[in-house]
Amino acid sequence: MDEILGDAAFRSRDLIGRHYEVPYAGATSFLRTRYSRDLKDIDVAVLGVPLDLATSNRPGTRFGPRGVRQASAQIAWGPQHPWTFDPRDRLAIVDYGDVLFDYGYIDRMLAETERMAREIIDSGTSLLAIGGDHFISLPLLRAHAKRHGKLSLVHFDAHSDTWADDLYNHGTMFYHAMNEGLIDPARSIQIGLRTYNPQTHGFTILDNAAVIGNGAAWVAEQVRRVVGDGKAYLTFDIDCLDPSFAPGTGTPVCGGLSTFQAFDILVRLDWVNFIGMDIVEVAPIYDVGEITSLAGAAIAMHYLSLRAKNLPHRSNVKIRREA
Ligand SMILES: [Mn+2]
Repeated sequence: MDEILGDAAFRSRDLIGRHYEVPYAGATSFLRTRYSRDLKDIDVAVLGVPLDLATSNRPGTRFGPRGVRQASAQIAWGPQHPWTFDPRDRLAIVDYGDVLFDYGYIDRMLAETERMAREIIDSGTSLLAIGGDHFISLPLLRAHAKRHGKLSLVHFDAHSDTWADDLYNHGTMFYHAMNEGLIDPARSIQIGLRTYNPQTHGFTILDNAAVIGNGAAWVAEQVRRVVGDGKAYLTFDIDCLDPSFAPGTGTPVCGGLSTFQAFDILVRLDWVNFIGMDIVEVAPIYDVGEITSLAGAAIAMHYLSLRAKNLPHRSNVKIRREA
């Protein structure tokens, strides 16, 4: 599209394709996609989950969805290296807005996040969620498992988040997800961990030394071995990255992956049958120069490129609708 259309976040009528906007101005949605709750003909809906009430350390991820949306304007101009296409030319993507809940009623957050996720998933649209602390993965997995059955988890993180505890927080939700039968540890893999948890619960763990020592191709091979061609959910905690690359997060752990090392793994996972994704734990208040929010946006865009890789280019197909 050659036409310049400001504020495409609410003015665009194109479901496929993109408008050019200067990165520093205009309304910010995720990748300048249009805000809409109409899911007809939509491939992917982006949902913000602004929660930081389940954190064990620094709060601030309630600003994550806003931070990632704003940073995404910097990469909304076209394909993301090394991809040679823009996922928005192949997928119809909308920004669905944020889950709404009162911070005084955290129990309602669980129900409301699951309800909105199911609203999207049950329409046949896939979900890309922006957190929020990592606890949001629990209601999101509940929604996905209801439609897709027990899932493989492909989990990038510094932490296992499988602590065996009755508590519900951002360090225990995958233990509960496992016990609820939402994910199968035997078909799940955790990448980049560098905090010791003696209980693996049967998850395959590639700790950070193994990931960096053996390289991206080896990691991708391990994912293929463990996950196979079953349905998988991708959850990416930004603290998988080293704090020098992602300072804007609540529980940073030194000695992590570089942004490139994470990208290099992600782009090799194009054969995985991902049915949904979340990018979590971005806390813009601790960020420097937006690098953490930008990394979060870029990781989400890599995921969209993975989904779009084998789809035809559809930018010449204009689907118009009334505003
Ligand atoms: Mn973590």
